[in-house]
Amino acid sequence: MRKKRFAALSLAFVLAGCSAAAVNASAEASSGLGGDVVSDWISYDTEHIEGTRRIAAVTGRYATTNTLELFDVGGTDLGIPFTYTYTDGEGNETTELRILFGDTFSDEYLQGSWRSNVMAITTDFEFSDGLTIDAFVSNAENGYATELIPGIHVNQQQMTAIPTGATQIGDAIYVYYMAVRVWGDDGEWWNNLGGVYKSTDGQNFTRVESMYIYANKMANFTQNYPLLVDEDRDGTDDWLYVFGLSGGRSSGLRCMRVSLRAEDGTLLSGEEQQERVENLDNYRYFNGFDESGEPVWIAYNEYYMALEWNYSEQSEVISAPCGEMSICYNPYLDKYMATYQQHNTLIMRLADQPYGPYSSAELILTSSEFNTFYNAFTTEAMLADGGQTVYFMMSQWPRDENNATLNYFVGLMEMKLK
Ligand SMILES: [Ca+2]
Ligand SMILES: [Ca+2]
Repeated sequence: MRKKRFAALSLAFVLAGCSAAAVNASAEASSGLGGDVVSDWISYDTEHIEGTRRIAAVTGRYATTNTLELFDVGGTDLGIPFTYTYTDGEGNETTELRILFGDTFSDEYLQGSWRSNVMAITTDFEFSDGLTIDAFVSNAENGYATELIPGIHVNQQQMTAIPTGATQIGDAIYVYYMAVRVWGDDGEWWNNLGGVYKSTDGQNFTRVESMYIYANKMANFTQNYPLLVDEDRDGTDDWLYVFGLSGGRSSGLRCMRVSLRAEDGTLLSGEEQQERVENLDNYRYFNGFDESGEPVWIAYNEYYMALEWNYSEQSEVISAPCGEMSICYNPYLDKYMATYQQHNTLIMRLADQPYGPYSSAELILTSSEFNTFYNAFTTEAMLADGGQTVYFMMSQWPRDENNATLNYFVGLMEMKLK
């Protein structure tokens, strides 16, 4: 119901918005800072990457769908995509692309109606012409995007609650988030904890009390990214992996996992899988490779002690520094593909297994090509041409010489592989 209503509204608003916005848009449009300009291809000619370009903005007044007018999402960042499949009362199955955004404001200058997190809904899986947004998760009559996870907005207590990943297990959506205590300089922040909110109707989210991980200096899983892994590629997921970073963009990537199968190898039901993943005692932590090259998985107590005695890089899946991690299987490469920020670059690393070992970095973009970017979030549903074309979400937050915000949006990017 909601989706139909907004699909109809969307066209009218976009048409009405065009002429009004066009007058004061020209300066930003010509600079490309509105994200409404398809960029040139940028190529560093690496082993696997042919080139990368921006297709369009996904959020803001210049986006493919004007999210400022329709959903009160004028400025936002991140854009973490995941698929959500549900069956309605009449037995019809729908698969949506859901997209999580971080700190969100009414306009692109960080003014008005601060929400710590919002979630877009779309069924547009044709990315080459931009990404239309059908709706945002909303409890408001006007359909304006509302916060899923409360952000307390008190500095040094809980500044904000930023989504870091999401996945569907059984009929439930699990949204992972970090409770940020305080922001530091660019690329620095400190987390209180990493937590999870769950929804079984796709609209209402409640806290999963058993899935909280508090910050400690040893095994810091507060910026967590879940990934369902179909190990034998038979079409059913066998594992939930959770990749973890500390707050900020300077830590190494760690990993834990939990099986979605019973002891005898049979696949658990959706409800049984939910019960399994909601108990952190069921997870095992990656602690490097043994002498024969096999991964070592250990329980949390053992892991914690191992780190205490030997705080080494062996337990890191990808060594520091990592920012805003995204990992998915790419069938074209037949590899797991990690795309993330390292200093002022976006890079890609490949591995045969989700736990690695990962190859050396290939450059996707550098900050000399795009103004103040971060993150390269993708998911298997955003691959095209069998995986040779990779679409991903990238944030841009350009500021002027006085550090005043010029724009704050998420762009849809296209990366061609060789
Ligand atoms: Ca499209
Ligand atoms: Ca499988």
